[in-house]
Order: sequence, then structure tokens, then C-alpha cells
Amino acid sequence: MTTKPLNHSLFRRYSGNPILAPGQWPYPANAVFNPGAALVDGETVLLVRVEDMRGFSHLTVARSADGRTNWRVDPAPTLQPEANVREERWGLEDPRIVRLEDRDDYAVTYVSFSSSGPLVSLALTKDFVTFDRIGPLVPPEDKDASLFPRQFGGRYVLIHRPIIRGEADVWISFSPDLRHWGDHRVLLPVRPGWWDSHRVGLGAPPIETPEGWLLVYHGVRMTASGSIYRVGLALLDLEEPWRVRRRSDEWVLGPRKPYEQLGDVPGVTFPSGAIYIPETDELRLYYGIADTTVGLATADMSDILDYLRTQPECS
Ligand code: BMA
Repeated sequence: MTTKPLNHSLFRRYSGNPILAPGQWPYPANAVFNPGAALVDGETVLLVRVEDMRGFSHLTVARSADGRTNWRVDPAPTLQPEANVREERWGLEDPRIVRLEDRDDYAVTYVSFSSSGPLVSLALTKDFVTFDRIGPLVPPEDKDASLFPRQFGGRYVLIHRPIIRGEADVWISFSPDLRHWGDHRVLLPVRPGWWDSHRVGLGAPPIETPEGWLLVYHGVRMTASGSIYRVGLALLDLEEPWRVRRRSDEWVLGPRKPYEQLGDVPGVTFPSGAIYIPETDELRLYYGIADTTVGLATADMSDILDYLRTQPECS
């Protein structure tokens, strides 16, 4: 008997996609995409990357009671590049958000674009109104980073994606204090020949499940007409998250709908935020569409874990 191929039915796109688009913005914007996501006092907060009409990005908060509709967007940019800070000269991009369990803070890891390339910076916030900017964590070129919500063996853990000779694997690093990072290791490498052969990078921050940390990642393949950005899954060990337990052979979401081919970079589905609702077992995945709008796809966590159990063990 063959296993039921669940992968392409795991995630269901929300019928109202895209949920956020530049036309809804309270001020001129070229694109609104790749948001970080958090549940704050029961309300969904998306910290959205907004590309202005110069081509530089900043981050702006959009809030919704149900995470789908009636978004209230801050009337002006929420987090902007700091004036005269070289590391942020060309903007702020692609935030990921986790709530740190050992302190009453949300950690926002975002890409600051320096003239030497992209790097990862950290800001802490309690309310998404005021932010304490900790600054760069790792030098360029590096992006697609998130902390884990808790420490392991007294160390904070960062997933990130350095770019080395044009190719990019996902790495994991450790810190006693959120400032000094070391013990760097490759976590998830590209797979030559596969759909994720060119680059892989973190999608949403790691999500704790009874079976391990769920990683939703993006994988890139180069084609004659450009890159295709698709979504894959991996499961990391619960206590030793530097060990990958399972990795999906196949992608579970990729550009298919006409709106996913429409925008500045057609053919991009770029997951960046997720919210898990234990009461309904629903995983809400927020993803950038074609570097222009924001989409939502949902899945049952139990289906995801069932599916991952059918996928190859890694170590
Ligand atoms: C990546 C990042 C993302 C972007 C994606 C597709 O390298 O720059 O911000 O969404 O490419 O263009």
C-alpha cells in the first residue's frame, strides 16, 4: 500500500488572499510582504516589510482580531532604519518574531541592509509600539534569522542563513547573552538537484510541537526563467535542536495561483510568520507573495506531524 500523498493538500490557501496589498496601505507603498507574525493579547500582529517608492524597506505593524480580515495598519512606518547607522543604510527587511520565555519580550530578528550586504539585527519589544534596538548579531552576508523562544543549556540559539559563494545553507549558532555568537554549525544544507538545490533559508520561526521543533523553510531552485521559491518542512530534536530529525522530500506549498505569479518577483512564496492555535490545532502560515503582497495558508498541525512521520529520518 502506498502512503497517501498528503503534501500538496496539507496547506489550504485562504480564499481572501492576498490578505494585505499595497493599495490598502495608509501611505504610498510599492510592496507589502514577508511579514513576521505574533499573537499579542489575543490579537494577530503582523510586522510587515514595506518597500517604499525608492526601493528601500521599513517595517509596519498591521493588526487583526481574527488574523484574516479587518487589518488596522499603523498610519506611518513603525520601525525605520536609524539615521546615520551604516548597517541599516539600505533598509530593514523580512522580520521574524518569537516571544522569549525567559523575559517579557518579543524578539524581532530582521535583515538590516548595509552597503556591504544584508546582515541580521535584533530588536526587543513588549507592545510593537516601542522597540529596544540591540543591533547587529552577525555580519554580512546573512539573513532569514530567528531566535528560539527558549534557551538550551543556558544558551540562546539562532537560526540564520549566511551566503557563501552565492549559495546558502541554513546555520545554527549559540550565545550566552544574545550578543556574542559562536559554535556555528550547518543545520539544513541545500540538496543539489532537488527543488531546494540553490538556496535554503528559514521561513517562520521554529514552532514547538510534542515531536520536535517544526521548521517551515524556503527552498530555491534556479530555472531558465528565474528562481522558484517554495516551502518545505523539517523537524528538529526538541532538546537538541541542532539535530534535524526529519525533512520533507517534497515542497508543501509553492507558487500555483495566478496571484502568486503577479508582482515584482513572480513565482515567490516566502513564508516568514506563523501562529499556532492549540485549541483548533490550526497553524496559520503568513507568506510573502511575489515580493508584493501577503498571503495566508492554514494547516492542521496533526496533519503536518502525520506527514512528517512519513518522511525520511535524518540522523
Ligand atoms: C530573498 C529575500 C526575500 C525575497 C526573496 C525573493 O533573497 O531577499 O526578501 O522575498 O529573495 O525575491
